[in-house]
Amino acid sequence: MKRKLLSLALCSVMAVGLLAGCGGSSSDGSGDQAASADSVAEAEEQISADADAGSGELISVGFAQVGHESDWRTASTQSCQDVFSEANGYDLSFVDCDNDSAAQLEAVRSFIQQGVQYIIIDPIVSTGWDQVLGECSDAGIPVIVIDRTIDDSDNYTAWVGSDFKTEGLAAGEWLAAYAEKQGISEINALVIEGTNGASAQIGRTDGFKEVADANGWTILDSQDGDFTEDGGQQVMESYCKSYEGQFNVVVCQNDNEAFGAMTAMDNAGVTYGVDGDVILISFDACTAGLQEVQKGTINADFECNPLAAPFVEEIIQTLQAGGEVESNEVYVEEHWYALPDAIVDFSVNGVAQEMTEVTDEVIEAQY
Ligand code: GYE
Repeated sequence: MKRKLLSLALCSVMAVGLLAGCGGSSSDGSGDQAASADSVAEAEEQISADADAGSGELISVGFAQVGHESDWRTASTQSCQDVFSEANGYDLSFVDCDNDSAAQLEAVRSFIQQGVQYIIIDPIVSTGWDQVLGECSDAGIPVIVIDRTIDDSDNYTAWVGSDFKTEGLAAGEWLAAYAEKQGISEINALVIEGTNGASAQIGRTDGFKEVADANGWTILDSQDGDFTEDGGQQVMESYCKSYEGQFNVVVCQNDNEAFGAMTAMDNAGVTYGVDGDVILISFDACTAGLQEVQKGTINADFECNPLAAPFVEEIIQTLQAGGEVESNEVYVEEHWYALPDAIVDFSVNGVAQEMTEVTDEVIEAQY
């Protein structure tokens, strides 16, 4: 499968709007974010007008969504429903698979039965896809994968999503620089992972572990919190008992897990955040996550961008027009957030990273 970095095939206003829309410029953010929200709105209107100007027939799309486990997921679903609306020329069949891989395969097969024109899959887990993708391809239905990756087959048209390993590496490299600044020489970390087997869990785990190993840190434990608040709370409750007084870093692989972990630490009398004993790291950077960063309870939050739908629509429109998808691997840009005291210099794979200060304007513009 042909692989390319970044969204070469996508129109620039859409790219700028989407990329900046979830965080704005890396250093300050506010102005660009307002502008980017406008750009997204303009681009969406344009697409809507294009669709309306077409044959008048709705384009049928089936979307097998992971579930409804997190704020990130809610934003992803909302974005797809907004973009693939009837007003925009689409007939969307949406299935919430409730984090059940078997139900997700069933949903894809039901889309084939219905004879939809396009299938969008956000794969709960990264393997087990070869057969059903073959069935889609036999039926002549293009599949666009979003967010999480499929790692045991390349029998799909395109993928749009995040670089999860880079997110994990960024969290690790940030921690190395921040710990040095704070004069912390020993790291004993607890990790609350996302759903086991999801590419988001695999990438974030591998990325952080790579930096931990390189720095000689101890990862005391790493367990599945299923990307939910309840899951995060339960895992943290058990960590607080098993590792009482032994840990100084908690890494949650999404904000909802972090909210649950905070409740568990509050109940156990463990302090965290900028004034606490434990450094709390999170991923996603949804609005509620950034509010915690602003309060100082989460030390740093590594964004994951849920707004893939406008890119997917661009791909579908290209295919509808008989064109070829030039870029079948589209990475969305992401930002790393903290308060000024925790904005430190670090690199990922030799590339210097910029961090974004959390302000009211940044929170306002976030998903
Ligand atoms: O981080 C989490 C969600 O697949 C990137 O899934 C996504 C993850 C996201 O439940 O909040």
